[in-house]
Amino acid sequence: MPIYARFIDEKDTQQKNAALGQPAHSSSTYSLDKGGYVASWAVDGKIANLELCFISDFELSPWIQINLGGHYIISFIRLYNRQDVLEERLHDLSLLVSQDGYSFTVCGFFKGPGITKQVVEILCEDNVLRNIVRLQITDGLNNILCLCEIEVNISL
Ligand SMILES: [Ca+2]
Repeated sequence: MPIYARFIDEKDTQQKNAALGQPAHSSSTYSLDKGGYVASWAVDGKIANLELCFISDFELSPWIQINLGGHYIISFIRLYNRQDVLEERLHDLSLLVSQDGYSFTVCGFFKGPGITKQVVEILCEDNVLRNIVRLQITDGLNNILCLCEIEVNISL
């Protein structure tokens, strides 16, 4: 199965973002600043600074997932890395999709490490109707997942 990531392509920006404002939850939330950096901040449509980003706690394999509220063929996802420092924390990121929230299929991968303000697109090699998208760091020992925004582009 070919899996790869690529940089933003302006011609794709007219596609529908099915993640915006949808329910999101995560394996954890950054514990040193209670009340902030919650999963919903990754789907609020705001990117400009760290106060608009989701951040997990330190974990082996932190994840965030979004319920799209309907079943769609997922074309690709677009991720916005953090805008300040520690950009290299974005690495070995698996894109998983599901129809039921229990059984997940890997449909894409970003090796990284990320760079500051990087916009990453990951193609979803799947072509099956899905309603849940999960992003999870799947390598390394002491990881923290920070994503300022996640867009899920679907085939219309
Ligand atoms: Ca955001």
